[in-house]
Amino acid sequence: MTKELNASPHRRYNPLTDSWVLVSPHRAQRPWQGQVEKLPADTRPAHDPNCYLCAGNVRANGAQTPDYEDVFVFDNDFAALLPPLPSGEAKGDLGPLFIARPERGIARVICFSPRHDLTMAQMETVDIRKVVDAWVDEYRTLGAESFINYVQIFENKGAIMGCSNPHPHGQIWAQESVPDEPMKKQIAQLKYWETNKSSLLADYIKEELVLTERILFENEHFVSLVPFWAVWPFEAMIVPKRHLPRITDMTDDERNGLADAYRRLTALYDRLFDTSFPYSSGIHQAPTDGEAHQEWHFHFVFYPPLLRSATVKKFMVGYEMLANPQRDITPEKAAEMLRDLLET
Ligand code: H2U
Repeated sequence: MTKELNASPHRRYNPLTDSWVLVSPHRAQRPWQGQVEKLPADTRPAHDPNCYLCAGNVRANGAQTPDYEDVFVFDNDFAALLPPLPSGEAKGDLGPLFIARPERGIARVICFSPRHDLTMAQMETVDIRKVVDAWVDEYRTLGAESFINYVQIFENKGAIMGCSNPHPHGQIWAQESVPDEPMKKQIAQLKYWETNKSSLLADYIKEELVLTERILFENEHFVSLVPFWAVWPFEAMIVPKRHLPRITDMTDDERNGLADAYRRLTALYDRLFDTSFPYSSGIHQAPTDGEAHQEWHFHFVFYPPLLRSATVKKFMVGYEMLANPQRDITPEKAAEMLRDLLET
């Protein structure tokens, strides 16, 4: 089916975000004479006395990081969002063409390990499981705050992604409104749920598991795949097989399954270009506004920037900025390249 599709330029529809990507398979062979990124030297010690996130160190604002042993979560010292101010809220709209709304929130930093020299790909599954537990706890406690309606959990990895510190860590931004990306997915999933009385992603992965060409791997509870509508060259998802609106719905065994899938996907990425693979990843899931949100099917998305080597990344510029995202290498080819590197 996709073989015919891939014979010529075509557009693919993302039913989760109601958006399109232009696929130009014939361009994959074009010569490259553009920018080559420098590889960061990766000779990190297990503990760096100058790292703000290492155990027992003093952070940039003078706060003391405890001698943590597993996962450590703290309020971001330079938070992009702030809890309700006792002095009241900032003013709102300045006019119909000058719309501005106060936004309250909480920003947290999560250190995945005290080991400065590790990445999620190099961590043991049992240790990633502790990160999963922390994500679940944070989603639950932050979401229980009356002014928090959405909790965005994410990891931004690699200097090429603008990550400020190589210590393995992620962030959590919890806020009053549902941001644009999850809101698009909410609208699409709700429409699908009302029309089909089933979860969009449950139906989607069921079909993908039959087709197999975009599947990377699966375990008992999760499927990892390059989605049909992937924008980034090696974009991938981790989707629970069961219809779970939020991460707090996972069983103990499913949490282990998620930790296993996270490790396997990130380790696969590292093998692709023999480098510590950069990416932004995160969970999209039900808002914490007190509603059931049965339409939601939580999932992880991975957006890695690399295109053809450890040093050549994809630029989202030109046509992408002005019109639509575009890709040359097909999602099927990307999946095949990754699958070829699966652990035996
Ligand atoms: P990034 O590397 O993805 O930017 O994340 C690091 C975060 O850690 C960043 O949001 C916070 C920064 O504000 N941080 C602290 O809260 N305290 C520090 O001492 C250093 C960094």
